[in-house]
Amino acid sequence: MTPSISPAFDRFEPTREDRFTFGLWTVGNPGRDPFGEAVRPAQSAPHIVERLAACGAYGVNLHDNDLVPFGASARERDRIVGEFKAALEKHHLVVPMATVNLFSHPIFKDGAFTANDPQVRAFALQKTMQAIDLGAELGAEIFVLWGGREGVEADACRDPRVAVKRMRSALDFLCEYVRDQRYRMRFALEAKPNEPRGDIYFATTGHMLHLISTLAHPELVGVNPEVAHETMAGLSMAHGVAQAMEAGKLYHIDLNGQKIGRYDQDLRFGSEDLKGAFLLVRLLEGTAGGASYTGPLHFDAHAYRTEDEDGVYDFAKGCMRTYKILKARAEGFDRDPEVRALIAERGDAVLDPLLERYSSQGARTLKERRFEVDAIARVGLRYERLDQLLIEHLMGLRG
Ligand code: GLT
Ligand code: MN
Ligand code: MN
Repeated sequence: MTPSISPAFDRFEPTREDRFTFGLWTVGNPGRDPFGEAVRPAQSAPHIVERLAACGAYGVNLHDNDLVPFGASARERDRIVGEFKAALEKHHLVVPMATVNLFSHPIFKDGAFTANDPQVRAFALQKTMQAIDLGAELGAEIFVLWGGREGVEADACRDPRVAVKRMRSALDFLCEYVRDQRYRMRFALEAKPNEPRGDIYFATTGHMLHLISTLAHPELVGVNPEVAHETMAGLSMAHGVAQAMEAGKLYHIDLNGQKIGRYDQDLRFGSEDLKGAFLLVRLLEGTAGGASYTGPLHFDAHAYRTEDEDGVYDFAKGCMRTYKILKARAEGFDRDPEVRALIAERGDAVLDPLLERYSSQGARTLKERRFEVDAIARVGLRYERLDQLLIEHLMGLRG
């Protein structure tokens, strides 16, 4: 008889070294949705810190108003922040990322940095600077900007090119602020195609990457891709993340699960599209070679509405365990001699110098080269076998 392994004591148990983080707004989500009320009581921030630490998390992230209520007095703010810092210290949790809520208050109904009213744009900058100060005080080195309300239903309300310019000027302003304050902080832009707006500007990680290249301080700005958001756009998360990594722009990541064609589900990591999750972890961990991602692994996900508080921490454990299991599976896959042979067979073992670097002479030579077009086209690539091996590793049959 196989002895049953208690999930609490196997090698997939999360530890601080794994760099897993959660937002106060994620595990603290009381389950309210557009159709129903909260199903769980609110948890205080120090309580969340204690429970996350007990689960093996490394850090906790927050929006300004997850911790300090909108409109709180300076005294109130300092008291709340003090209690939070004491809990962090007691439970050895860090705050690697902070962000700003530019979507809940009605003032942001037409957007924040892209709103038509200049007073709204100015208030958004003021609120963001205060949230940056809070993040810096808590030790955060990454500041996420998710423009949930930066979009439209009535597209005629502004020229979308004006929205691009306004977003650029807000980012340039904020980069100067961070430099001026001498904060050790970089921004990570998070894209989403729609929801809560009909259409949100800069709909994907790819849009964000281009915007960054037009900024005054592109070195201070990277991306924060989210599985759910890229999937909502019908795109491959792994490809968006790969492009960001290749550009040195993957500053942060939002891991969760999502079915294609749905609203933003923010499900437990790996609970949907397990193959996509496997390929993402394989990429982040560099098990196939290439540089790995070394930043925090943040789960921007929510427990099902069916759960009570203990169920929320089952959910949190589930996110982390699935990540570690997928990492072990990816390592096994990339160690498998049959996999390696199949990949090597198709890889460019012999480099063609003509493709490496352009020269006029090389271009002339290449134009004259004769190709055995039909013979090349006839070769079967055996990707079916390769993909089946991936599935078998994923299902635990190999490795
Ligand atoms: C909000 C959103 C997330 C963002 C958060 C950061 S808030 O919950 O759905 O995707 O990452 O502002
Ligand atoms: Mn989401
Ligand atoms: Mn997110």
